[in-house]
Amino acid sequence: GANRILNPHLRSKVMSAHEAALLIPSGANVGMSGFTGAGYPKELPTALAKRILDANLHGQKFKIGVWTGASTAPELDGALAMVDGIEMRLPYQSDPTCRKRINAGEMEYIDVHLSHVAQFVWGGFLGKLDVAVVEVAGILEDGRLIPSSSVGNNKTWLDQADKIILEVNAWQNPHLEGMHDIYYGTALPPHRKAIPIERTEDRIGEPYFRIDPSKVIAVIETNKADRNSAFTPPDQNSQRIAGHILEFLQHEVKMGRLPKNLLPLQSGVGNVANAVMAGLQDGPFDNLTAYTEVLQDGMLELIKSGKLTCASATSFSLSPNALTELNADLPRFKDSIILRPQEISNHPEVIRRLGVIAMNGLIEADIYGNVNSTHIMGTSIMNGIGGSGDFARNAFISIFMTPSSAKNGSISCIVPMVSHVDHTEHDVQIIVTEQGLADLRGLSPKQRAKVVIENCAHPNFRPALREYYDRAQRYSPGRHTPHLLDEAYTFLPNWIANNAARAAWRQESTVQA
Ligand code: 0RQ
Repeated sequence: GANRILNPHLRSKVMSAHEAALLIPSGANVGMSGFTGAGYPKELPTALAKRILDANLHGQKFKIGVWTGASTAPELDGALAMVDGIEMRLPYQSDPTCRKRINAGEMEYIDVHLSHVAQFVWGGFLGKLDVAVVEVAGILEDGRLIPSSSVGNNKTWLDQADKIILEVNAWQNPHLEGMHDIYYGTALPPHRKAIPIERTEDRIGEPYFRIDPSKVIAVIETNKADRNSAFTPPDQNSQRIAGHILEFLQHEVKMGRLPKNLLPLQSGVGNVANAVMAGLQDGPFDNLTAYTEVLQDGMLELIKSGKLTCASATSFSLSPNALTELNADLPRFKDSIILRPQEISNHPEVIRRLGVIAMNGLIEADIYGNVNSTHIMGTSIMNGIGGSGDFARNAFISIFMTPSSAKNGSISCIVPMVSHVDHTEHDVQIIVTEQGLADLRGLSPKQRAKVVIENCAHPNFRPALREYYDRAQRYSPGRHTPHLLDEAYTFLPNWIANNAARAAWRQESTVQA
């Protein structure tokens, strides 16, 4: 990768990851690149984890703050969490070791809307950013940087940090150059100007990051692949959910509420989201566009078949196969893919103006349409809100999707009252499960409860939810959003337990008889 570092001054800063790790002190806040397994530093975090382990073995505490774009990889979050080296993590993670430490109370975590991170840092709300550690695809002669397979918060890290460590990854495709649109027109209020994106394909910035070369304290060379997870082929539930969404979109076109080529699509991560994209492949819509965070396999397929003409995102999130295909043919996609900073890919102003159709996953939804995307049983974090809040509130249509039950059918994802709220009833327009779709637009709380229970809940839990809602209507002190607050969280588990006990008793009595 010798010819990837064309600037002589930065060339002189090349050193090993081990040497670079010595330049980060305990207590530092470190802004790392990385978004859904793409474009994260591959060398420095593991070298730093070794240094931390070493310090711990000598009885010294060594912890840093880790700020990123979104989730990263085992070599970053996993390695640092393993040695208990993270004091504070933000804004999104999906690493099992990280999650375990956070839920054990050993690591602090702040769950921030992805579009808010940059402005929180500019505003100084998160404290000082000491070091930026950013993967790039190359360095130009004049010191500007060719971004990597994700943009995330890198522009902000490079601007705001006192010191910069660069990882130049020769594995990244050189044809990435020109794909990015880095916008330098953002400011804090009262100096803000309109962000001039009026259509998905509008480019408003430049293809490179600017930096102050005197801040660069180390450059590390590497040649390592991004972490990519394979998608499981869409299962029956995902296909049904996708089917309901496609039928709904067709209906909206027929009613004249959506144009024939729909509006820019946003889709969250995961297998259900991917199944919806696969469904669009066989669907009747052409000339689609996407204004989204992550570009998954399904979207790439749509671009290849010509169904989707332009996708704007902040990161790739591809399976190994899709990535190989993309890399083999990258120049072909240059006109149809734009990677932007996450404060732009997720900007409420742009999402509202374009009229994005947002589709995101959920953990549980309640009968009135409140959605929990982040917490198991109200207290343990799963991943984080990610961009789902940026999109849901500002979308033209906000859709949330989930299988109706989790853990082999033992838990209902439709509940009387969510145990944690990420998206309020005001931000949720459509809820979809494999059972069906609830269109909550224009419905009062009591009207919503009926369609959520009848259209979305699993038949095994529908009777219990009906019973709760019925009793709530009779005994709730207020009748606008009827609830039995002392039962809201225990009703379903009790009902399931009693039901199981009833079934066991029935079976026992049959055996005895
Ligand atoms: O765990 O695999 O251990 O069984 O939660 O659930 O059904 O596989 O769905 O992968 O789409 O994830 C909300 C977490 C859904 C995701 C969430 C368990 C379930 C399983 C995952 P197991 P599924 P998904 C743009 C948008 C927030 C960020 C976001 C998410 C695991 O969509 O992180 O939207 N969203 N970003 O078994 C107990 C329940 C459960 C439950 C599911 N009710 N009780 N466990 N699970 N429901 C992208 C970015 O922002 C980067």
